[in-house]
Amino acid sequence: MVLQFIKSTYQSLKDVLAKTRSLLGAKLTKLFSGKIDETALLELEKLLYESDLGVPIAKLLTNKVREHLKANQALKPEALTQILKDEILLLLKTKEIPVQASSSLAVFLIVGVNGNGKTTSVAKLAHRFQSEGKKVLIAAADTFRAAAIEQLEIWANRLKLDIVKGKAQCDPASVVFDAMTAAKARGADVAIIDTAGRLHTKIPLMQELEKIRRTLKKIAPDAPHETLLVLDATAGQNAIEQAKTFHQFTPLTGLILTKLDGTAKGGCVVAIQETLGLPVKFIGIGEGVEDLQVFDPKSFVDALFG
Ligand SMILES: Nc1nc2c(ncn2[C@@H]2O[C@H](COP(=O)(O)OP(=O)(O)OP(=O)(O)O)[C@@H](O)[C@H]2O)c(=O)[nH]1
Ligand SMILES: [Mg+2]
Repeated sequence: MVLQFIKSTYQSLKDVLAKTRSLLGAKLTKLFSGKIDETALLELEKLLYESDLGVPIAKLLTNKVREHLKANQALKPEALTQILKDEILLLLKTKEIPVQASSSLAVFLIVGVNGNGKTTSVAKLAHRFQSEGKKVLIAAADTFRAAAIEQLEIWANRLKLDIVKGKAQCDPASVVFDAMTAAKARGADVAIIDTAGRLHTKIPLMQELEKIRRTLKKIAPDAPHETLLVLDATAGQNAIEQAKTFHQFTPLTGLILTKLDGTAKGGCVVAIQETLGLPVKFIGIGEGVEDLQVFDPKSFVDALFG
């Protein structure tokens, strides 16, 4: 059963990253099969860069291959690819921190800029914990638009989830207060808080997040256990800027990288994690409620290279 799950996780990731692989896997094998001189190494750096691994990581990986070749000219294509895989895995592993969901009431605060996939990720996460037998409560603390509350309500009805909501335009901190009080009173295992999309450059909106955090702490001093920034994998460099500013205003514990199914550049996971020093905890690979996976570096690297 577990093996089957691991297999299907690997398979679906592999399918999602198929676009990247067609860029990376096949081209690497071709490149490594020829004569590997400085021109080929430059080509390697370019290929890695094109997979959105970013300049520093593309350089670092190319240098590793260069070093290995200096020691042994006769390295086979598979061995060279394995060197790249091992290095990427090492980078990802050093940042790996498991999801903190073991507290008696684990509180997840979900933040990010507009349209990144916050509300969908709240539903996916709720579904995930629910399938583990946990009692989940979700909070509609995006009071900015009435439609945002309705969107979460639709998910709550579909998944039969307990939801706490306020009126449109009310203070999101007041919804959070009510939700936390309800979560405690009803013995919830997990509370997941949806927040409004906010541009990281709008200071008052960022300060609002700090108020939400303070309110959470009034009811559960150790909350939030996870503050997850939702990033759109297709946003590239801009995602890194967003994360830096959010992290300044409200300490993040990790990232949810969504829309990985919509990009040909799966390598951005490595660049984002490396640049920000923040672990990618979940990845979104579609619009469905099942399309959220705990980020597993090994499956990810295997899928990236095929
Ligand atoms: N392909 C794909 N689409 C996704 C994924 N996650 C979310 N979406 C879609 O992205 C769009 C925006 O998702 P929302 O969850 O509403 O985003 P949001 O961050 O809550 O948006 P605001 O509340 O307006 O800031 C929706 O059409 C989702 O179905 C994903 O992993 N893959
Ligand atoms: Mg939303």
